[in-house]
Amino acid sequence: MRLPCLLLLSAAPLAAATVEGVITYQRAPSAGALAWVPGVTRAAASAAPVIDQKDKVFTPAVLAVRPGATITLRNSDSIQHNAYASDKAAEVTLDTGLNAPASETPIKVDWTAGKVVRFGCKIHPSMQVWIAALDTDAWAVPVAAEAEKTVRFTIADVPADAARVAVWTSKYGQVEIDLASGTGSGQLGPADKPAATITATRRP
Ligand SMILES: [Cu+2]
Repeated sequence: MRLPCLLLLSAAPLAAATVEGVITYQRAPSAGALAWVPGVTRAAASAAPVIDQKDKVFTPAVLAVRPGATITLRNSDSIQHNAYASDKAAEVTLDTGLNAPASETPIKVDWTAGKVVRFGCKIHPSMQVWIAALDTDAWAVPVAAEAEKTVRFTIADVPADAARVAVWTSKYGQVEIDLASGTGSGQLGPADKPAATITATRRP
């Protein structure tokens, strides 16, 4: 009987790959940054997303969810906080009002996929967090590397033929890098005076 074997083969998914990238800034690194591979759906449901307000800091500092998802905003401090956004480009205006200590407030992410929206706290102007609506489960927040102006990201478990990776920064804009050949590069900021260069590689 050969048929069962054929069925198994045809149902086998493409081997997963990993996209690794390096962002090298010319000046100060961007406070907010996010990298993603578009259009990846993972079977495992992720945990309910939470942003914590603790010690006058939003944690995590950058979070991505599917459009339509609801994030739980938790206040773990003993003082009031707030979260608001006023982003004309993304058409997002939102204000949670005052968030009492030890409270939880829902934030509905009902804006267009691909938009990253900054939220602040009206009580503490130094507080900020970026929330992205993404049509993918494959994303990562770049983290500081060994060199001062270098950050790295790793997006695991993407399709073996993943052909693009997008990189967004709060300070220098956004770029999409072509990975069709397995490796690619891009830059942020003006073409004649880039604020950052990016290299990315897809590994089996
Ligand atoms: Cu606050």
